[in-house]
Amino acid sequence: MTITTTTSPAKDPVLRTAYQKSVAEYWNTNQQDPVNLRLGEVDGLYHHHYGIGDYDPSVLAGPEKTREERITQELHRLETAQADVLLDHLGDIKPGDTLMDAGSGRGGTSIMAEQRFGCRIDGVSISEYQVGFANEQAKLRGVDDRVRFHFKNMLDTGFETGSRKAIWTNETTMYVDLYELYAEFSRLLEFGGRYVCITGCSNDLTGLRSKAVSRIDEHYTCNIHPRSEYFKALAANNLTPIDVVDLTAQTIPYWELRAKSALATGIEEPFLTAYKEGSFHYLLIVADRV
Ligand code: GPP
Ligand code: MG
Repeated sequence: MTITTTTSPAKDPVLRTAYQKSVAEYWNTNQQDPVNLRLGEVDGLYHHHYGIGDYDPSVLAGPEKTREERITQELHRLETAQADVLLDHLGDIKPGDTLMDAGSGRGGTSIMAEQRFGCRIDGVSISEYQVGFANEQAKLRGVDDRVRFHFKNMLDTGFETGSRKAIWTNETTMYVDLYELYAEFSRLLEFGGRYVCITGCSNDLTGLRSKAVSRIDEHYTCNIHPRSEYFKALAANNLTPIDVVDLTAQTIPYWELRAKSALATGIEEPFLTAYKEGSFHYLLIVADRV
């Protein structure tokens, strides 16, 4: 079956600014990142987000020889659990619906969405490497008729107005201006369509960026937004929150386990410090297009 998506040319080139070019460059050249590839190899779902839930302490207690393998599998299980929680909040999705994964990385969350809903999903990324990798995964799984990844800017996708039943961002909003982003999502969502976001955000109550949050920004070339910014930008674009869940306590075990893994990248301590001192939250936000 051939399914076509109506796409008008985006208004601007995919990479508009020097900043966007540097972000694309980061994800195009950071290809051999063992923490993401080794976890993805566990079952072929390649994620670019963190995990939630308690880890099984027996992974640390078992035989030394297979310890790393057990930790890798456990970290992957927690990352997949995070994506499941995101998908749980998309609402009643039917096979005939079309969704968008904004900042789709290597495609893990989109592939899981197809498994769950059997619907059409378009992922967009400004990394041509990631788009190629993710399309390859969809092909390997035989779902490339329903799951497609595009080299597109989520601020200006060119997809048809009102064409989306739901859109999500899984840890990608720290790369863009939220007002521009939600203007585009508001255009793409049908009336009553749903937006789900999982993000790390800074805490307005503790003031401006803490040192630990600045270190996370520096590590990933991103700009973590304050919590308040999300709600202002949603409200400014006819996106009305229906659910907000603070996942901070649930993500701390993931970072504690990751800090013990040979795959640790050095960013574990800033995450643990930021979460524990209260300068940073891991938040799920669900909003309806009204
Ligand atoms: C994880 O990607 C997410 C980001 C880089 C965006 C920043 C997220 C925040 C919540 C601040 P990844 O899986 O590629 O990271 P890593 O390689 O460290 O696992
Ligand atoms: Mg990762």
